[in-house]
Amino acid sequence: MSLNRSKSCDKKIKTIELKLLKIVNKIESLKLNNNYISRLDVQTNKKRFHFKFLEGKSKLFLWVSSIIILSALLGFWWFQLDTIKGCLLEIPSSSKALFRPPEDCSMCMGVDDVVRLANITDREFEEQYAYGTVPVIVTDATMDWKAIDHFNFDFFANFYRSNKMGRRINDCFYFAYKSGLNSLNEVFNMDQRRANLSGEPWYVGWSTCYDEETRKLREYYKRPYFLPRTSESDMVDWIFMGGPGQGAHMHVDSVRHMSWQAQVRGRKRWQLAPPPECLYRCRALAFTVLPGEILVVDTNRWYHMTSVLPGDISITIGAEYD
Ligand SMILES: O=C(O)CCC(=O)C(=O)O
Repeated sequence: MSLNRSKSCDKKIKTIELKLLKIVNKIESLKLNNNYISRLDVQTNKKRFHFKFLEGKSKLFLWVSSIIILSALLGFWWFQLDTIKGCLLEIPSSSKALFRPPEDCSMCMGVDDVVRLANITDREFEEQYAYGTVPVIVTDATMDWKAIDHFNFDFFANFYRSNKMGRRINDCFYFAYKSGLNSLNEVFNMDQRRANLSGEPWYVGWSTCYDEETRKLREYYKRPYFLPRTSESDMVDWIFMGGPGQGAHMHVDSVRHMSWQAQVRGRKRWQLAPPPECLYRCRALAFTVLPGEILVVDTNRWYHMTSVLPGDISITIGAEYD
């Protein structure tokens, strides 16, 4: 048995020798130099991975792409660092709610309804409500405001179409909601039927942001008498305007301070919801703000949505106070 095996081995070796000899003869006939032969790949049964792409132009391509990828990674890392250090980029306010710290539910526990009051001193208001989380409606703070008689769609259309304001019409904060009106320019150029609330419904909001604009509008309303004497307001006011059935979707704000909002015309329904982490410990609230009333609510902490009630156009004016 072992004799047979060694015979068959000898035979195989002989065949291999013959094959090798043939190869050597072939190489010699090709007149290849030794240097070239020594660089030939050794064949094995396993497939070898050839780093062909590391040669010539491909090598250059690899280097360039590595440098680009590395620079992109370094750039991203630097950007992150700088954002953390210096707030290079503000997170859009719409996404800020996702990153807000969890609320202490004592802000809403036991708050069952809005508080309606009148004839309150600034000191009482400051002590009890100005910086608290109980929503308050003050019913007697707009009695001597010219806005109550003057503010309507045409007033704002004339105000913003006038040469002075017209040039700056698209520069400031503007919320289109579902109106499809993409700028104040579009709002004040909509057809008369729609403006009169007989066409497609609409609701929009915007802020003033030019001192001259704010100053001119403030000729029609005053700083609410009940605000703490030491509190200040920026030269930015907010206006929301639109027809029945329309309003702002449920959201929470990320503004700097507390704010008030005066219902100059129309009636608006507010729905407040506690922050999601307090849903089982606090109640949702709903109330209506009537013409001439001023609502004070911490919109940074209460989620809120609004809906204009049937009847007149709703126009509100408001501002933050510190
Ligand atoms: O008055 C409205 O309809 C919306 C107000 C609002 O969402 C806000 O002040 O954050």
